[in-house]
Amino acid sequence: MTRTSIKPVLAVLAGQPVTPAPIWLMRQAGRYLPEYRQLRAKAGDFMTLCFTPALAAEVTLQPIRRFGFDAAILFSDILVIPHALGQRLHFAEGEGPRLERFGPADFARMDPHAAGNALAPIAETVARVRSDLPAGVTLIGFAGAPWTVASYMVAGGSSAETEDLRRFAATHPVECDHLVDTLVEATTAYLVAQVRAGAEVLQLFESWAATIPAPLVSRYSVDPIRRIIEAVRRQCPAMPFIVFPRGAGLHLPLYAAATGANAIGVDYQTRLETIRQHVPATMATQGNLDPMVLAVGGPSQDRAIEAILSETRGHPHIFNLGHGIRQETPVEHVARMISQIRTTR
Ligand code: 1CP
Repeated sequence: MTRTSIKPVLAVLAGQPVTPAPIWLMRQAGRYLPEYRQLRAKAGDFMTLCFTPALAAEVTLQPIRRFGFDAAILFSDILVIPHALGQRLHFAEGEGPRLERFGPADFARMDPHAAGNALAPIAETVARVRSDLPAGVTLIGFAGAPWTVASYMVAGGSSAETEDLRRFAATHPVECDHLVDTLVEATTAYLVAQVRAGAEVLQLFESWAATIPAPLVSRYSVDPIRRIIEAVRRQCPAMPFIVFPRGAGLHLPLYAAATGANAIGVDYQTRLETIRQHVPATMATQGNLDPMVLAVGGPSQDRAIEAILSETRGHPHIFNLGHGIRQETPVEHVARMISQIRTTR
């Protein structure tokens, strides 16, 4: 179909192919943008940025003003949930997240209902952004999926192979189930608050899907994601969800079939054609462009974009990267990508 009154992102999530494909980028608000770096320096630290609605709303809107994307994604982080549950978080300059050291007993004491008030400023950011958004632009709320968030909580920071969480799951299975249940409950409440404040679509990031031991994929990822989606929809009927299980490989069709997602996010290691064969015709796909290609630019960027446009022609697809935009990406490459997508028929 061509563009009509329904917002293009929402049309795709309802299963309709839209030309030109709607586009937004993971991490579209961030350090590749000079205006972001300026505001970030003014705020002082990342957490202040996340918890000050006027600043977070401004950062969310920066890429919309500059590029005219079809969706804005709330500016926040997946790690505000552990912070709100009492495990304090800070971002050391240039080093990534650092969480307070917690053990099994600390996780057992966490109260999923305790998160609500602490996250109120983020709902306010959502409301501010929604009221300032141009017509046709969709507001995406988000959260991390339980396995991914738990990997940071158990390790106290980033870990490439989620070793600490895999050890915790093997040595303390009961406590691990409990931690995942706590995150399902807290995440559900957090997402419902985002919807009530104005989020129109929700994305769940399972950024470390590649590290989940195969026998645990259902128990610690597919099932918790399905429970979150079902619980949100009990309070917010028919809420559209994008599920992005980065690196899930051969498990991707399981996420597509068993979570209740409207769209499946596709990383850059997976062929869109292959995924298409394993998902229902009305299920949308999103992503797949290698962020390195956008950072490098030039003819290889043009060709990679053309390949995705031709692979997805006639199918519901949201144009995006296969992971977050790289910090060194020149803004001109982003502008060029958008004009190519919007002029290709
Ligand atoms: O110094 C800075 O400015 C911090 C960089 C930064 C930014 C811009 C971090 C720290 N978080 C964010 C914002 C952010 N994080 C958004 C905002 C909206 C947008 O996309 O524009 C979103 C959706 C996230 C989600 C997020 N945070 C994920 C899932 C997506 C992914 O990248 O896989 C993860 C894993 C995080 C944790 C996190 N937060 C920040 C960093 C550097 C990291 C990753 C650390 C690691 O690699 O383990």
